[in-house]
Amino acid sequence: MTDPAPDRDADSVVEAVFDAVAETAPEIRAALPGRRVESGTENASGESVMAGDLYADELLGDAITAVDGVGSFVSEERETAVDAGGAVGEGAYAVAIDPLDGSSNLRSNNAMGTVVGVYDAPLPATGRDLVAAGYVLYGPITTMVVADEGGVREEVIEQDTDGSVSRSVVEEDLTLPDDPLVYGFGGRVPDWPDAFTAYAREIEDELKLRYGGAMVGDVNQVLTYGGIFAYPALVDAPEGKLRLSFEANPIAYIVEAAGGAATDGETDILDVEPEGVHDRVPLYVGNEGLVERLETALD
Ligand code: P6P
Repeated sequence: MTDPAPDRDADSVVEAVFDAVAETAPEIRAALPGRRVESGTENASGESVMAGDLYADELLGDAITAVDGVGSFVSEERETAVDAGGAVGEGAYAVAIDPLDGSSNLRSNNAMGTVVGVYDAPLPATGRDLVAAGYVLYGPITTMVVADEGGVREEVIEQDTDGSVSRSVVEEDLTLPDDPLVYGFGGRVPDWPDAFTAYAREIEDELKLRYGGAMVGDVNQVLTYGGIFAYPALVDAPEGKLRLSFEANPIAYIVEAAGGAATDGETDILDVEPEGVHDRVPLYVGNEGLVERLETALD
């Protein structure tokens, strides 16, 4: 009787998941021009869904659930998890994605992307259960940032003339620059609690505004130049806008791995205990000093 095949270790599953994500990126990018319209449906968060969201979700769902070692697939665009076989937390992993973050930018032809979190526990889970996280950024070029226990790297994703997809690491051990340069804050001044407005006024005098309406693009600016991104708690929506499982946790994991910090205003994002998979959370993420000043300002 041979021993059962050992569970795939986290590294090999993570590598296979990001291979699958990279493989779909050129196909998603090529399909976007024809999918700039609203689908006429809403997602679990009550947001209108673009045709591009549904296409990316379908392609990524098929690719990720086919990866050996993925036990479940959870998407911002789907009410419930897709069972991919394998016991999550006992050798299999749960992969949570925002298939096309910032898809409203399709109309204005601005950056958007795909956010990925690989959890070693069934969702809802805290960010401490992440073993890796990353995002694809559909900008002038297609890049993918991947963070795992080895650190943070940036890759360029290209499709060769024979249709094969290549991943080229262009930045190893990516870390936030010490001297922050940019900021981007979601919402509008009337929506912000006074304490955040006071903080924002200080930051506006110190840093340059870089806000493009897609978290992945704005966070990529922070990773590149140093600074802070926030979609804050709002007066009428204290939970903010971004989803913990699909957006805040993966981004917090990446930025903390790059030497930064991420908070919901009081608690490290990775320690926030969700009740549901689609929970929203305020997100403040970037250079540690700027995040600490924010927490003091909101205190
Ligand atoms: P607003 C995109 O819809 C998203 O979820 C994030 O990617 C982005 O940071 C935020 O919402 C933009 O929101 O209110 O500026 O359109």
